[in-house]
Amino acid sequence: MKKISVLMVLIMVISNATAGILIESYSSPTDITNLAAADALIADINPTATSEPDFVDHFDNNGSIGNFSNNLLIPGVPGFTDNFALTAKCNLYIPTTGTYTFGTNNDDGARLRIDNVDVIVDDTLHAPADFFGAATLNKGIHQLSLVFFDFVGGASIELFAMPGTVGNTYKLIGDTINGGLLCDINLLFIDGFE
Ligand SMILES: [Ca+2]
Ligand SMILES: [Ca+2]
Ligand SMILES: [Ca+2]
Repeated sequence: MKKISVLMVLIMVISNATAGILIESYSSPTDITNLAAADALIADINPTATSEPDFVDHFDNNGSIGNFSNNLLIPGVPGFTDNFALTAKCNLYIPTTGTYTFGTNNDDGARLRIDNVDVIVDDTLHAPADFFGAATLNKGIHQLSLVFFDFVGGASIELFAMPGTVGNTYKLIGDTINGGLLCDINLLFIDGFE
């Protein structure tokens, strides 16, 4: 009976027409060359643009397409393509307690936190590259927060994960149709929910 009730809650959330990952982008009049500058910008201004896609697989229509080919346009682009920050937030459902490996492909830097703990920190300027981090998570819902920034040149960001510690079967987080983990800003924390 417990499993049925959990499934019903998940179906209710998934069927929400606005379900997705909350993405907010922030255009800066000054250089954004590291995570501290991105954090300061995010704290200082309202988002320039927002969207709620199913997954994070974005670029500026100029940079690399990375590992996945959905290549959604970063919200706000082409209004700005340099010196901006972007956040992605959703509530991540972990179906089985264990270690999960998380990955980003980004140009320039990015930081992934789960339950406010750093999992990936890349505070550098570079062409698109993969970065990985592992976390051991209990079955249930966890708060996922991604910060990404672009200084100059191309801009792209992807967010993916797989169960375990190594392998090449990464799926985009939120891309549940293709086997990715469920992550949705509308997935609610419920006391006792697991
Ligand atoms: Ca891509
Ligand atoms: Ca750029
Ligand atoms: Ca760049």
